[in-house]
Amino acid sequence: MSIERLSPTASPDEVADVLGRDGCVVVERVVDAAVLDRARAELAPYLEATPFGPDEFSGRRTRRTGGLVARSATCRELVMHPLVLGAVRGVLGHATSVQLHLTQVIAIGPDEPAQQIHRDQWAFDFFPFPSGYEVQCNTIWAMTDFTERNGATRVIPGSHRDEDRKEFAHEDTEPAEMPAGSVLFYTGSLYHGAGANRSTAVRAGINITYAVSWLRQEENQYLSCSAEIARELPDDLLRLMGYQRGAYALGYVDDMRDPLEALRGGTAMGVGLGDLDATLARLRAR
Ligand SMILES: O=C(O)CCC(=O)C(=O)O
Ligand SMILES: [Fe+2]
Repeated sequence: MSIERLSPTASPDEVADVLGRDGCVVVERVVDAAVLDRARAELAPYLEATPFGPDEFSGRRTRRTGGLVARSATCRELVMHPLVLGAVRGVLGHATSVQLHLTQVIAIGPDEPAQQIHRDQWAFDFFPFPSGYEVQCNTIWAMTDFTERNGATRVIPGSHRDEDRKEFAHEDTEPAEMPAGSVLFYTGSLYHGAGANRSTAVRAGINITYAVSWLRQEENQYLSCSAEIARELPDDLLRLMGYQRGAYALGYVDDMRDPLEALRGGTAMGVGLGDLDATLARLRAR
């Protein structure tokens, strides 16, 4: 099975449909490469200051720079991109709400070997989610062109339906080659890994991932972005970062205050997103 490629005019539903079928899809040239250059310029001091990874999985010749919401206005636009949010909501629509899970530039240096093939949802302590029950939906925005030679992400289309903790060989994988400005979408259940960088240049991508809002976020959004910066951000972005109750009660503040209200210094209780009675009725009707 080869990687399906869509044009930037694809609808969020089309992207979500392919994700349901294959677990991954490339949408080419979603934004102009200049947008990614702008993000790179905003992040330059942080990218330069980031050390190499401490282990093989993170990559000893790879720099991972996070906190992108706080550090880059352009990355906020990527986080909130309508095609991405629509597709994510399509894949994770069984949950009451979704949240931002992590933001990270992954810059893979020359001579980095291939990363171990894995499922990103193993981060949830290897909980064996039922096949077909997606809890995570991910993007990698190509900052540079992604090529077989420079370490394009290796994916196994269709593997989102495979058994858990499976082992794959390099020959089972395909490189998600794409020009800068394109996006690789993949579910948390898809087996994949960063490719080996056999070129002389850095391969850079922006990994922005989303999850159902009843799971713990991989990147702590409340501490990665200070309250001072958060107070300047728009409500819809803040809600996605977690300033909103997940389901009925997850994440309320003290006397059941709404988290966004608490950030802004207000006292309103707000209401949980999932009306408990309505949710139970919906589930019983299934
Ligand atoms: O950078 C990539 O191509 C993928 C990295 C990855 O899958 C990960 O670190 O979990
Ligand atoms: Fe991964």
